[in-house]
Amino acid sequence: MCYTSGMKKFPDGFLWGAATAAHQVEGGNIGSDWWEWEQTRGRERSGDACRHYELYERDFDLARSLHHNAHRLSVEWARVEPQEGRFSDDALKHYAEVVLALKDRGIEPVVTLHHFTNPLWFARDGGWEDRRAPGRFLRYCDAVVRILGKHVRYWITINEPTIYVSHSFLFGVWPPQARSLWRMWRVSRNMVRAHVAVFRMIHQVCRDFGLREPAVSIAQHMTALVPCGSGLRCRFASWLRHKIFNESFVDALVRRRALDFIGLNYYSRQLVEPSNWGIRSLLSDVCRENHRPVPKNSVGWDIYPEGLYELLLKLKKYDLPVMIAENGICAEEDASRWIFIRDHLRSVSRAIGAGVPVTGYLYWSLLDNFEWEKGFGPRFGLVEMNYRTFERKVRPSALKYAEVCRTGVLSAE
Ligand code: GCO
Repeated sequence: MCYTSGMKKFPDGFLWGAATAAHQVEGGNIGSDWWEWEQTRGRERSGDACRHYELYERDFDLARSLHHNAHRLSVEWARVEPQEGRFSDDALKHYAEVVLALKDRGIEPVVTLHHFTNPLWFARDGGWEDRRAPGRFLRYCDAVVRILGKHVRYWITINEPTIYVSHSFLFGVWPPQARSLWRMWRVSRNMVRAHVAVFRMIHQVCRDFGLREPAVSIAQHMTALVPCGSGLRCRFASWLRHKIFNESFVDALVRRRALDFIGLNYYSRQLVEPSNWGIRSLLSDVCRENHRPVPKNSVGWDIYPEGLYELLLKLKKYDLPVMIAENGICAEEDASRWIFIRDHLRSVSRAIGAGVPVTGYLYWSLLDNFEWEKGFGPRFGLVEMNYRTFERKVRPSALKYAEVCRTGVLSAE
């Protein structure tokens, strides 16, 4: 690592790029539980999204022109297995073409197998709560890995399991809108089992086919948990939340030796300030007084680049490579996007200097896209999307980031 005149040089072979997820960009994902849920919500629906299912080559041309050498995408289970046990050759062929389109452009694919959405048949027949869930997920992943395995080295089995289980089963904001600790616990347990089974399967398939060692992980969402005051309650609550929300899933997989690296999704800070010692308060209260103010993104999340450094240092104990699988900002104006990227890359560079083996950085997202229950309002993209004409327009921040991707160097200013 070079620090001369504030310039930061990243390691050779560092993966640079951006991330997307099928439901948020592809459009027409009619066989999924989210699609069905959107139709009844009275909120904005994903509809055609970015039409990425048909326009992916155009998008990958853009990624290449921006000097990305890696790209994270997700395979949509509902398309691949629209009915239980019946696999769609068309969908499998499509994803093989997608991955090859990346390879042709010199871009390393990072493939996610589950990014929040489920096939309708699965959701209706017990979903992730059912004890058959890990086996069902394994069967789908097996079909995908047998087709894509030759071309894909990096796999993310499940995106943000803790966000999925809490939003869908505890806070009741995503389908199936449950609010139950017990149901959340069952789903978490099934997701751990599912990941471990898929981790082993991918390694086995690679051995059977004589392919190079795969790198398999999850994408773990982590929030920087900063105590608002120096009192015991604030400090204890921050520690507890870190253990439960940031580390517990990773710990469960590390104990089972089922992670080749850690995929980290980082966006924001929580200023922790519980009003009492009750468990609800310890787990969710944040400061309401605007103590320690920081800038915010367009949906009100704190922007806190130091948090990425602090979390990366905490990951050192696992002794595993770390890939930043998502980090990004939604903003009304583009100027703050480059500042966000630059400041977070400084944190990554500091962490590398402190001995954390970070191997890549994937900005969320390549394109503006469908931000779940928030609809199309938040604009995360390096590339601006016109949802009427589907025209794509590269933002100035994308060009600044492209320079870092091209040179592997973050300049001082
Ligand atoms: C997540 C997902 C993405 C989001 C992104 C911005 O982290 O929730 O992986 O699907 O769109 O994080 O909120």
